[in-house]
Formats: sequence, structure tokens, C-alpha cells
Amino acid sequence: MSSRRKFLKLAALGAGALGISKTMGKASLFAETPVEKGPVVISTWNHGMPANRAAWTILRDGGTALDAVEQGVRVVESDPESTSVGYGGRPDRDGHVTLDACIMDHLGNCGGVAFLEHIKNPISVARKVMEDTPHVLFAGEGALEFALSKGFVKENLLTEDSRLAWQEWLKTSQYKPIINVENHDTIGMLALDLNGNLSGACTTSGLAYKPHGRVGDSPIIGAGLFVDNEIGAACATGMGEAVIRVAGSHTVVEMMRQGHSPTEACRLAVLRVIKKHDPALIHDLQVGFLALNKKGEYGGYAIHKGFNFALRNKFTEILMDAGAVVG
Ligand code: SD4
Repeated sequence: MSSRRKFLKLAALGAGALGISKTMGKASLFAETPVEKGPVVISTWNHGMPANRAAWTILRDGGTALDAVEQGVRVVESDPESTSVGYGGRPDRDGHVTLDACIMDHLGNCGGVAFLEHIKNPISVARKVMEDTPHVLFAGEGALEFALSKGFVKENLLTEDSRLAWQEWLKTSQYKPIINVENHDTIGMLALDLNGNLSGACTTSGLAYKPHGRVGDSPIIGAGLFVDNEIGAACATGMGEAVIRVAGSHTVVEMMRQGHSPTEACRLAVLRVIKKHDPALIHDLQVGFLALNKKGEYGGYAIHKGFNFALRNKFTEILMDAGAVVG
């Protein structure tokens, strides 16, 4: 399209369709083009299925991708059976359930919480950080104080099941995270709404029996999650330290910017993780990425076989295996 025609089209759409929002006083420069195939949501692991279902009820009715990802991941955060996210998450080695989460919208607004205790839905606290403060990341006691000031309720997140598992673990205190085995890790979710806008969310209790105070990639914008509404969105699961080292989700989005498909972008980011680590460590290192582009195309890739993701759009609701470099 010529730039003059583009200009006329944008002018005809008017400011309302230009994605101009009051949030943090920022405005999108890119017109919101309706997505022909309708909205889409993808999320990590088996627990992505119920999470996608909640997100879909919002997307299907024309709701925003931001609302969809927040409500979607809250399902897993609130589920005591999910032992790697939110309530019921495995504690650190001292018996504390400490949570990490972040959220990002189509305007580049973002918020996160790290090392947060006692709050069942850290993703909603992250959204408050994004919407109610000029900051991006709150941690620890300060994050808890902030949450309480916003009306969140202080709760005990250590379920009886998690407490018993932790006490069992204390007998040997062996710390060797094998990420695929339990197959229900961090939830990262990416959505594209009817207006063609992207958002993402990522939330976790982190590695089971981690040292007290350890924070992974999941609350860090660019590592556990990144959204660029011009291009696409990405999220990560697996060993957070390895993801942070290569600014993983940001790298995936930059690969899509260079013209790669979501699957190929994830594969290239995985190869970069591998390249940056001692080959002897790769056997025990799992990292996986998911990506969704502006056209609603999606994909995932991991170092090792076993990483899967859930997809929901108007045609289907399925669990898919991501590609893998090893296995
Ligand atoms: C972390 N990335 O805390 C998280 C854990 C995870 O799949 O995603 N496990 O490092």
C-alpha cells in the first residue's frame, strides 16, 4: 500500500481506531486492524487448556487481550492442584511460597511482581503495578505492602499437600530441577484479540525448593515475557537463569521482526540459549519459548522434547507438542 493510501486509510479509521489509550499517557502508532481469523490464545503446558478456556470467553466476546491473559492465568494461580504456580505452588527450601509474575499490553505498558508472598493472584498485582504506578517491578515485602494497599487479601499459600512434599524433600534436600518431568510448570499466555492487539502474562512459583530470595525470569519483562504490538509476543518457561542470560522473550520477538515465523523465532532463541551454555550442562537444561505474531500465527520450541502448549481459537482447542532441538 502506498504511504498516501495508508495515510488516508488511517485518517478514515480515526483516532479511536489508532489504539490511543489513556493508560500511562502513551499512544500506539499502529492502527488496530481486525484479525481475519479471529482472536487466538496460546499458553504453556497442560494447564494452558483450562486457562485458555477462561481467556477465550473474553476474547470470543470482543474483550481485550489484556483482560484475557489476566483472567486466563488466574485460573491456574488459583488452582491448589497446580504445584508450580500461585496457590499450592511448591515452596522454597525454607517453606515459603514466593511468587513471580508479569504482564504486558499492546501499548508497551508492563508491570511485574517478584518474590511476592501470601497473595494468591500475583498477576493481578502485576497489573496494578502497571496501571496504578509509574513503575514496572515491585519485589518482596514492598510488593506485598503494595498488594495489601490495593485490597488484595493476605493468605497462606502453602497447601497441606505442598507442605508434606516439602517435608519429604527436606529429608534429602536434593536440588536438581528436572523441568519436564512433572509437566506442569510456569504458565505463560499470549493472546491476540479481535482488534488485532496483543498482550501477554507470565506467572509462577518458580523452581521448587529454590534458595530463599531466588527470582527467575518470569517477572522480568524481556526475559519471561515480551510484547511488541507491531510484531508479536513471546513468553518463556524452564530454567529462568538461562532465559534471563539471553533476554529470551525479547530475542524471540526480535527474530520475528527479522521475518522469521513464530516457530523458527523460538527455535533460534533456543539455539542461542544452547550456544551460551557449556555443552555439558545442556543435558539437564530445559528452556522453552512460545510465540504469537500479529497475524495470529503461533509456535513453540524447547531444548528438550516434552514441552507442550495449549491453543484456542475459533476453530479448535488443542494441546500441541512444541518442537525440540534434543529428542
Ligand atoms: C523460573 N522460569 O522461575 C521459571 C520456572 C519455570 O518451567 O518456568 N519452569 O525459572
